Amino acid sequence: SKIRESLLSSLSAHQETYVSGQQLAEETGCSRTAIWKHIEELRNEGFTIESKKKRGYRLLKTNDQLTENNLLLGMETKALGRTIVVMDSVDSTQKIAHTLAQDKAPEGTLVIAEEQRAGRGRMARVWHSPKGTGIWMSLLLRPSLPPQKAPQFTLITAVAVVQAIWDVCQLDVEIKWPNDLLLNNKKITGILTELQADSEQIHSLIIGIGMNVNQEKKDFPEELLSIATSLSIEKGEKISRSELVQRVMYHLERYYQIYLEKGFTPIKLLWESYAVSIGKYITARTLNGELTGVALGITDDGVLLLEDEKGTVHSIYSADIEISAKNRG
Ligand code: BTX
Repeated sequence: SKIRESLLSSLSAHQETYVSGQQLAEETGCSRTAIWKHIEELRNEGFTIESKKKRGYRLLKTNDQLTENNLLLGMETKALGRTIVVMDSVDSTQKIAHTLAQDKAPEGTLVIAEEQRAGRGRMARVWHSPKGTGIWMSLLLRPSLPPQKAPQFTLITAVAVVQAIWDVCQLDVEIKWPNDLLLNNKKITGILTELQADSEQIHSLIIGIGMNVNQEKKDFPEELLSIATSLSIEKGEKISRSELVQRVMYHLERYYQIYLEKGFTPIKLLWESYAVSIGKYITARTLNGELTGVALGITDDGVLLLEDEKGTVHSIYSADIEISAKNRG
């Protein structure tokens, strides 16, 4: 409700110091009894609000439950992440976003869940999404563009996520084409861009983002331990998921705007500056077989260019790449 939103923003404006019930009542325009009731409700939702006689209430920063209030408070965007659907346990947030897209949900709608029972990666792979630890979310966009442009959104998203992680954790993430983000050579985030379109036009674009945030080593299954990590493992402390979501939305909205106004080139430059594979010797596994050579860069459409030993340049639309130990020169 409106009152709760303004109560939360009053409390957080005085964060970690006490505010009197009287002052809160004035700032939100309701009675002290009403304030008291709303505070009780917020506590039930998981906010930690201390109260002291004669001094009032104070909100502690400890809460990191993914609730609509938590996510909206501090969201600096106009459209992205302004409509939020928070769920506890789902098969896949992608599935839900696809349904909402058909039900005419507005651009910027964000579906986020504490847990996915069947989170998915590319080509029917599984994305491990244990409860309460990571960010499992799907964002709905509706750009008026032809479907061939969709892969660029994976790259735009990657740039936004790299910058969000820097803002919140000061950790340097690298991008591995097309959709992996790596920290110390281990996967920290995966991006899955899906679309509903006809041959000419995208109807909706659903960008799935899976970020490993507060998992500990024991939360990863055996087979992922050597290839995956979480922000808190690398940083050595718990990280606020809601702040991360807010920063991802902030940067994504910014770059989406830049992309619509100026095209892909400015984003491509940023992307290449964060990419690990460019200029390296790589092996690309595609559906049609394996190619080995030097990754030259990406095209304006986000296609990877690979030069093989004979000097032939191949355009790679979809593959898994491995950066080989063997490097040129
Ligand atoms: P991908 O196909 O590039 O990567 C999937 C592979 O990554 C798996 O086969 C496994 O080896 C590895 N993997 C699985 N889970 C994890 C994890 N938690 N951390 C690191 N590595 C892992 C990448 O696909 C795209 C993933 C998108 C996930 C988001 S979450 C929100 C949205 N909903 C949904 O179902 N998918 C997206």
